[in-house]
Amino acid sequence: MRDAVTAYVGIGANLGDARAAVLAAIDALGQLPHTTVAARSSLYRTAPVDATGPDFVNAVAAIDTRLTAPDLLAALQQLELEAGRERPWRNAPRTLDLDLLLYGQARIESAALVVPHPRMRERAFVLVPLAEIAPALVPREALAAVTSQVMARLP
Ligand code: PH2
Ligand code: MG
Ligand code: MG
Repeated sequence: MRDAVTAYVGIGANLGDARAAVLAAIDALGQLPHTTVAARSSLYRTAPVDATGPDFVNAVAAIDTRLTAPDLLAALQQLELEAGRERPWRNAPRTLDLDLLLYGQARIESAALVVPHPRMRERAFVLVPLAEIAPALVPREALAAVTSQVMARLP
């Protein structure tokens, strides 16, 4: 069997009970086939970036998985659907968003999937929780560049 890869998943929600949705998503990641949750960040309340609607709850999870990147992407999209995700317009408020940020060292540019996630470097709601669980993956300058984005760690 193929080796496990450490992948990082960005988790966000800003509709319904967003905190519960993020926690449930982390549990669900651990129940995917051939996948375990290796670490999860704190939860953060974050102001919408390039989006409207209520504040988000965001977190990042590290998973060890034997799923291929396309199979993992399909599994993440299935979990979004099961959480009631609808896509009425771009960046609409959502019950659950699961973004594949990093998949080992892989660089992927297919029509369906770009990894590393093309906008992660611009987003405090990704970089701050990612730095919490994988500080070596987040350059100090990248963190410094997003400090103006409003966010608070949830207790
Ligand atoms: N996700 C977006 C767009 N804007 N803003 C915050 N604070 N958190 C998000 O998860 C988020 C966003 C697109 O997926
Ligand atoms: Mg997203
Ligand atoms: Mg998404």
